[in-house]
Amino acid sequence: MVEQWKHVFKLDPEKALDDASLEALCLSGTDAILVGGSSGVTYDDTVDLLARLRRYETPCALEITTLEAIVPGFDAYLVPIALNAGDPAYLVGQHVEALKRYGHLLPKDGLVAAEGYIIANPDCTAARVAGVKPVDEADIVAYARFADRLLRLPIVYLEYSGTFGDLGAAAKAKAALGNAKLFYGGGIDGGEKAAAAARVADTIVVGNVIYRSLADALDTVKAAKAAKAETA
Ligand code: 1GP
Repeated sequence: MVEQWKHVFKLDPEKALDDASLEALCLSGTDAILVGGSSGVTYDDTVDLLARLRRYETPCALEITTLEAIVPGFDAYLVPIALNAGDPAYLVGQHVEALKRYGHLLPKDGLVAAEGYIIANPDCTAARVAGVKPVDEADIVAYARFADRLLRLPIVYLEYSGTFGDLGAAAKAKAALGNAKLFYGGGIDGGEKAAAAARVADTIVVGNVIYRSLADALDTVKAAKAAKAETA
């Protein structure tokens, strides 16, 4: 499933979103709704959002960022591993704690996938939480290779959350990958940036603009799909 995604919307359970907006996002033609946030995500907010999303057929995946908000019933679970985290808890520590508690529930088939995160915007919340080391283009390519070739992770996620990133570095990371898919997220605020990012990454992730301008958010779907069709 994840391998086919070209465009996804990322919804933060903590942020308010009215029913009409949620419906428009679910019916937009996006490939999936990814639920997750870098801080303040609660079990109750996540359950509520999943219940509302379940009125639509759009696949829903949970990005697990806190042990307290692991909610059953999603189509897939994505587990971030912050490759450039300064705090080792975000590299492996929290994951081991989660597996101690919930390891017996881990399905054996393809519902769970690890994402090798390269957090490239040092000012975003995830960067502060994980205490990331700054990265340049050479670091990004090396982390991408590490995730793909050594760890054999299915997803490398180049995260610029809140700011539009360096697509040159993204292109080099993409070229370095073998089997892993490249997710790009950060600062996509309309069709133009969606198209540019979609020409480089396998999957683009659109987050914050949803809460600022729904129309601009919706524009990203068609733009990304059209750009992908051009490059196919
Ligand atoms: C955040 O990568 C996503 O985790 C999307 O970023 O919120 O900047 O769109 P934006």
